[in-house]
Amino acid sequence: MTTAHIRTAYVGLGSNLPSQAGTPAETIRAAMSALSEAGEVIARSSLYETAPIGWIDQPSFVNAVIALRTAEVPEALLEKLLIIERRFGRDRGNSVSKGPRTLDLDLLMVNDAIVNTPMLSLPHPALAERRFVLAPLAEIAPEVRHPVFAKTIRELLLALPNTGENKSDCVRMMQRYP
Ligand code: PH2
Ligand code: MG
Ligand code: MG
Repeated sequence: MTTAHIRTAYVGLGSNLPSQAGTPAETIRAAMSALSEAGEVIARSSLYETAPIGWIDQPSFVNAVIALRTAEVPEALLEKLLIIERRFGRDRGNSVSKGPRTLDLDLLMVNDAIVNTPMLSLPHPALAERRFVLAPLAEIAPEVRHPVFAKTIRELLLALPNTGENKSDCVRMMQRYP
């Protein structure tokens, strides 16, 4: 008998519109529970209120990150994330790129996998540039090494310039976990 290959995946969560689960913060908490369908949720970051990046004329976001132990391959995991997004009212057919959304689930890293296909990029290409991802990720995985840049998450966070959209006051811890 073969043993399933267990992976550690990091998933970024974001919301800036209410869903049937409630406010963006309530949506993020409910989505954290729903993610147990995709594996064992082994760590949850605090919730952060963050200034919108990209398209700035939209409500502020709530962002968080979880760690998941899973036997799923990354492509199957991504499929599950998309199904959970849809259940929380995400409509990809009818929305602006980088615009407001009820729930965004981004696959950030899966072990040290490097994947570049039309469907999936791992690690997430913007991971190392975004304080709203690195701050929560550094809470639960400070010593994990980015497989492309070979720096730890803590090092990447410390290397971010404290300017513009990455100014530290654009990312404010709102609910400490648990
Ligand atoms: N997601 C985006 C675009 N801009 N800004 C913040 N603060 N948080 C997000 O999750 C976010 C964003 C597209 O996925
Ligand atoms: Mg996404
Ligand atoms: Mg995103």
